Amino acid sequence: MGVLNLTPDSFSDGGRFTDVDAALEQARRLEQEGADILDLGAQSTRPGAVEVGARQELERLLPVLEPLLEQSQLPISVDTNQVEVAREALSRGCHAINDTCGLRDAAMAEAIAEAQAGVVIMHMRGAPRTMQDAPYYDDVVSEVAVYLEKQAEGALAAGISASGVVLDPGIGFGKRLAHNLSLLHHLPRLVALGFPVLVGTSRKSFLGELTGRRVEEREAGTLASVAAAVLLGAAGLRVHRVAEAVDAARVAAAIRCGSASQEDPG
Ligand code: HH2
Repeated sequence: MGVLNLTPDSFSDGGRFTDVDAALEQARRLEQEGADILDLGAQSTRPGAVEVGARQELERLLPVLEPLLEQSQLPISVDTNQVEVAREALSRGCHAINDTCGLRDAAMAEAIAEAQAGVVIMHMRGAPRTMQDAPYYDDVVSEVAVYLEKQAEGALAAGISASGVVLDPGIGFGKRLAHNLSLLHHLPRLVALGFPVLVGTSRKSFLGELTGRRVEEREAGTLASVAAAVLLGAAGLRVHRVAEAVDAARVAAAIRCGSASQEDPG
């Protein structure tokens, strides 16, 4: 999943793709580099981010989403937790909603079901403005697993097709370094819930904590986490730079399978 942030303030690429032509060119680049899905975001969820209203999110999103839906061969997900934004995007034909609030709003599940679209259900503790204020869990892996399972059941009950549900532990969303590492280490627990698991580690601050690198220097750390996530059962990776991540994921997948055919010998 290639990330396309149409925001002025995203933590790693804020302001780079606020111009429509620059955004469309980046989408083409992500596609050429081997992305399978494009994820368009028009509201930053970085820690401390100020929430913008649905109108502003749509003003950023639609001028890029509309031409992309015509030009791109790839499925497009929209990264939003506002149901008004999701409805507008779905009515134009976007294929999935990447809900960083994990379907907390029941209306979101209904809108996605009505459009027969897919959903990424991500775990976030609290809201972006406050989520990194002393995050605490008794058992982060169990709590995230229980939450994702409950929200997935809610998605199915709302009428979203089981084949359209993807789960995501929400790396960095209300989690300290130890929580992020524990969730990645125990990824098989989330995979065992029976839905594809998406992992978003790209350039995140836990990589900076481990390596001492600034955000623009975290590609090597990102690739190591991509390979580890694939080995631990991730079905998808959400990344800003696609070409290198595709190579890392291919190699890790071949090692996981013990064969170059990418078919799991079981
Ligand atoms: N991470 C970010 C945003 N959306 N969605 C999913 N499903 N999983 C993630 O890990 C995830 C996500 C944060 O990254 P980015 O979009 O680059 O930053 P910002 O929120 O500042 O725009």
